[in-house]
Amino acid sequence: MKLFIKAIRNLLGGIIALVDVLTRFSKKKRSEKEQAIVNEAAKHLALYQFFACPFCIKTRRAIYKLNVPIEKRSASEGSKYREELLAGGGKVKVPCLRIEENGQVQWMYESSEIIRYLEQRFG
Ligand SMILES: N[C@@H](CCC(=O)N[C@@H](CS)C(=O)NCC(=O)O)C(=O)O
Repeated sequence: MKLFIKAIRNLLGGIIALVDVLTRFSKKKRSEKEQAIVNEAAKHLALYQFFACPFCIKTRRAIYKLNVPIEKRSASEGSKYREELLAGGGKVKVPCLRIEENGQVQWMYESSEIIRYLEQRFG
């Protein structure tokens, strides 16, 4: 039964992910110089996520729209990023944004908080 629910959840997540890709907004446009600054800043960010999680899809959609090339790290079972997330952030919950700033690392959970942070910084 548990496996069946998991399969249905993954199927629905896959459909949502497909619809997401097909209906994406256009990306934010910047001058070459401005985009280079954003690209550099994005090197210090990483999104821990599951491909078919609706909260992750919502967050990836916002990232796409803001045109920030943030590395996506799959925290699926058995992955090294799952271990990293647990060790660094304290729990396996996605999405989680890893923010490295001035030698300090912050683990930001909650899709709404992540999107608000990214919009304030790159919007
Ligand atoms: N309120 C959270 C919900 C995140 C959430 O429930 N994520 C699920 C995946 S869709 C998760 O990480 N579940 C694992 C767990 O809770 O242990 C958000 O908006 O980010």
